[in-house]
Amino acid sequence: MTAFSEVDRIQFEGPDSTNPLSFRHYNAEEMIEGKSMRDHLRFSVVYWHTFRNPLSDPFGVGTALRPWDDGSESVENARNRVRVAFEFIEKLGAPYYAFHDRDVAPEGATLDQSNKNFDAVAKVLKEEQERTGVRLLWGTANLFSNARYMHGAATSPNAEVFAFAAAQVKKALEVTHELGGEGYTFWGGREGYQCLWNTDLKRELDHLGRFLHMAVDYAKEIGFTGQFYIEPKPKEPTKHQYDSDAAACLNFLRQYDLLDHFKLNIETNHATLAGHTMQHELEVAGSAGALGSIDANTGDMLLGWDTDQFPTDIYLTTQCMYSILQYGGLAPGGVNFDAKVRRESFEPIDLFYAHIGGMDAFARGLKIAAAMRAEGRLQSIVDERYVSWSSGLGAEIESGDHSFASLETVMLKNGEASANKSGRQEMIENLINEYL
Ligand code: XUL
Ligand code: CO
Repeated sequence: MTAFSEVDRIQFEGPDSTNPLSFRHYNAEEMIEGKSMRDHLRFSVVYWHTFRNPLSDPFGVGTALRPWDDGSESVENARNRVRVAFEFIEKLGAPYYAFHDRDVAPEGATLDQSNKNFDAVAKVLKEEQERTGVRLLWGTANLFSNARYMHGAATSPNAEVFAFAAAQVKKALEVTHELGGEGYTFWGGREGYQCLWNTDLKRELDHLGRFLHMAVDYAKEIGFTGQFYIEPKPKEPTKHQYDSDAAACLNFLRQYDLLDHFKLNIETNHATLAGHTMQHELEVAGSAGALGSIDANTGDMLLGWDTDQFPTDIYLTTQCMYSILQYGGLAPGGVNFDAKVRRESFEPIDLFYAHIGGMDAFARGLKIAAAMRAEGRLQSIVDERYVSWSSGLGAEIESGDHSFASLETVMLKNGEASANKSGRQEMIENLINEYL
């Protein structure tokens, strides 16, 4: 079956191309800082939005036209859908994809039936991975859609719901491992609260810590060595989610002794819901040595929820790629398009336009960030700003050679701190614009 017969493999045609089904900037083979664009960006297509989202909203039904999909929850439909998904990913030239268990295979009436459905579809996923060379960036379990998870999964007040979630993650880990997945993500879909009056917050956090330790233990048991990620998001669907932002996740991981086993998967729209920029979240994760992967998308400046739009803003992608390069790259993570086409962009071809735009925006961000680093003007401004720490008193403090008492002695002698220098924010912003 071919679902996209009118589309050939998307080619790099350069910045002058007027072909909307071509890349103008993403040239997989092009070398940047000694590494190909393919290896820097490690683009990934998400199964849930691209192949399962009907494009409904709270006021209306789905609008998506997906002629290959018979709309049923049958295993046969799920298996056909896999072949279409891989046709799309292969033609797009993305090296990776990511899924939830319930995106790829229908949930059955019992856990056992769900596991069997998952296995039946995983067989086709494996065949298609082998046929196309497309790989699994990460797998995850959907612990939020089914009504049993109404109060959370690992943080549910119902111990049997915790147990069900554990069984579901066990299976998702096995399948991810079987498919050679390079990572496994936890996004706490409903791990949070709606109301504090009925919530034992400490107990719920303890349970979440225990749950993640069980995942680490089980991965060890089956020989899964992929990277574990936590994906911060502050709210939606719950009023407050425990993994609210990068700093909260790092604190949680540290408190429950999980920091050696997890990195963060940072998502732009989640950052902005938390009242941060993507750049802030990347810097918080990166500075803690925990920048793992990104869910690339963007929100709408005027809307207060998770709109999951494709990223097209070069300023944003430049900020992302500058931080990512500064922290040594994403591998084994990647740039995972957790983004959906608008409800009004309901035709299959829109899936191509959306991903091409996102890939080109990130390729430009990469080229710009690399140029900024090669020139080093920004870096030298930052270095200069901290120059007082590079020798003398600053270097002594950094090496631990001082105390409050010794610093008091220095300042009693000097009488006043040396003069401050300008932060030069406007000059720096002008400098960044030179590269865009
Ligand atoms: C939800 C979200 C999820 C995770 C995977 O906002 O981002 O799709 O990426 O569960
Ligand atoms: Co996400």
